Amino acid sequence: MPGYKFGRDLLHRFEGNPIVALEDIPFRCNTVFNGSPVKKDGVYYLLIRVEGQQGYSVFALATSLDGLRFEVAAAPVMVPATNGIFAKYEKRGIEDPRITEIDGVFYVMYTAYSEFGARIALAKTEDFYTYERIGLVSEPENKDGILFPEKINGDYVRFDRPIGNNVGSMWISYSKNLIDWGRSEIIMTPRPQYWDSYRIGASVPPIKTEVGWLEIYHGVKMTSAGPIYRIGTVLLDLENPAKIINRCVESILSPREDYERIGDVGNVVFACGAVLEEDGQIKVYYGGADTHLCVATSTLTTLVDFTLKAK
Ligand code: BMA
Repeated sequence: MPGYKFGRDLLHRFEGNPIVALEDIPFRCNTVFNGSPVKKDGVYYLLIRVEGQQGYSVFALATSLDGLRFEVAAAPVMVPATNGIFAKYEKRGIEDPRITEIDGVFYVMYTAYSEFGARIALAKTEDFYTYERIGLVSEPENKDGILFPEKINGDYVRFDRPIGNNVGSMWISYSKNLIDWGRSEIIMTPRPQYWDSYRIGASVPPIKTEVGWLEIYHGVKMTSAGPIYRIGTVLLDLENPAKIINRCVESILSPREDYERIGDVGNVVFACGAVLEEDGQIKVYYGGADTHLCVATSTLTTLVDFTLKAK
C-alpha cells in the first residue's frame, strides 16, 4: 500500500495519486477532477466532477473504505437538469460540488454553468446517489459557493466569489432559509506579488477549530504561460467569520507532479473538500490539472499553527 510522500509542501501527497483517473470511470468521459468528500459511518463518499466528451461536466460518485482506494459508480449521479428552472442555467454543465452537512442534511453547493455565465446552485442528498435541487442561489458571475457547517448568530453563512471589475475575491453572505442571500461583504482579496495575486476563492467547507474557522482556499497567480492554481489557508473568527484572524503567507500545495502539471488545464491543484479523521489527520481532496483526482494530507494542528504563525 503506498504511503505519503514528504516533499516541499506542507501538504503531503499520497504516493498512489491520482486516486481517480480516467481509466477508473466506468462510462465514456474526457476528464475527472474536483471532488468533495464526506465520511459517514466509515464510508468515504466522494462526489466528483466528470467532464464528458461533449464538453460539459456532470457529477459521479466514488466510494471507499480507506479514503484512498475508490470505486466509481456505473453512471453519473447528477447531470445538468433538462426541465424546470434549472435547465436554463445548467446547459453548459454542473461543476465543482462542495458538500456541507448541516443538522444531518448533506447540502451540495455547485456551479451551474450556462451561456449566461456561472452561478451558484444548491441541492441536497441523503444517500449521495440521489439529489434534490433546492434553488439557484446567486446571479452570475458567482462561483465557489460553500456553506458553513452550522448557523452563526441565527444565520446560515456561505463564502462566495462574485467577479466585479475582473477581480475575484472571497466574499461572505448570510441567509435565513438557504435560498435568499444578502448582507454580502468582501473578506479577502488577492495579494499583489504573492502566489494568490490574481484571484482567490474558498475551496473546502470551513473546519471549526478551537481558535477559529480554518478555511482552505485557492489562489491563482497569472504568469506569461497562464495561471497557476495553488492552495492556502486562512483562519476566521468563530463568532464573526467576516473577520480574519490570520492568513497564510506561503501556499500549502503547489503544482509539481506530472499529474498536476499536465492535463487539460496544466499547473492546477484545486481542492473542493477535506475529511478530518478522528486522530486529527486531514485528507484534502483536489483536482490535478483539471484531469485527475488526488489526495494530500497533513494534521489539523499543523495547518492551524502554520496559519496562526504566518507573517
Ligand atoms: C476554476 C474552476 C475550477 C478549475 C480551475 C482551473 O475557475 O473552474 O473548476 O479547476 O478554474 O481550471
